Amino acid sequence: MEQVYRRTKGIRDDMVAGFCPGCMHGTVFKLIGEVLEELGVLEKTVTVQGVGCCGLAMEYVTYDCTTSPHGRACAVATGVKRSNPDKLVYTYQGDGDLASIGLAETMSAANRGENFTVIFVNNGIYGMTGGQMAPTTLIGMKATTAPAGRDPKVHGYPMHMCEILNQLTAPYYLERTSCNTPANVRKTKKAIRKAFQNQLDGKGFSMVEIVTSCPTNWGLDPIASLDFLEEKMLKEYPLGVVRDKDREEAV
Ligand SMILES: Cc1ncc(C[n+]2csc(CCOP(=O)(O)OP(=O)(O)O)c2C)c(N)n1
Repeated sequence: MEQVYRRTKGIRDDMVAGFCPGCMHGTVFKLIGEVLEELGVLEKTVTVQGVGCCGLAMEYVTYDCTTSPHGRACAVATGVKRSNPDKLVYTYQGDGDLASIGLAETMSAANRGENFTVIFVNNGIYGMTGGQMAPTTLIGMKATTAPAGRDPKVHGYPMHMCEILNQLTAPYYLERTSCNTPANVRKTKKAIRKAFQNQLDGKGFSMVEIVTSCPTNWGLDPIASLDFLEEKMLKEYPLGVVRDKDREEAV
């Protein structure tokens, strides 16, 4: 039987998303879909999904979608974009995917200034596999692989991917946002729009890091997770533009 679903905003409306209560992946996907629709590029969009809860949306989007081995989204997106320069290509990756197993691919793509967009969802933990420590896990934060909390002497320090990529010459735009308040949701949408527009204008590599919550693996309810995000996560990962070559060129 032919599958029929609405194609507005790039999200299927005939199924319920499997994200946990309080998870922000759904919010981010809705924003991405809204921006793609507003830019009129839904039909030419290709997303490369990371592995993890971040990759669940491959079931929900109505535009072209592929996945990649864990961490390799930026390598796959490089091939997709170079062979289809007319497409709008974005990766969607969690912190385990982008900053741990895929660190080399992320840094290499950023260093080459690849003309695609990275949406990096930083929830401070490996979500899908049950809460293992990620490079972004906060000091003292408990994880299944750090039951007493992250100890920098044993596990190193939280990694700040926007700031790390800001050491490279090529990246065009790096911004960190969150979805913890309505105002921040709006700012996230604005950042996603800018990152996609940069790609359409051929400006090169853009990344939007979105600090989100993972109530299930943080062991908190959704409301308490918002407090933790505000009080702890945003202290370690301050919001704002880290690099915008548009601004540099304007000076
Ligand atoms: C090569 C490889 N190693 C490990 C896994 C198992 N694995 C699947 S999802 C995942 C964690 C993903 O965490 P993250 O990237 O932070 O995304 P989230 O689930 O939090 O959205 C891991 C380790 C895998 N699929 N492939």
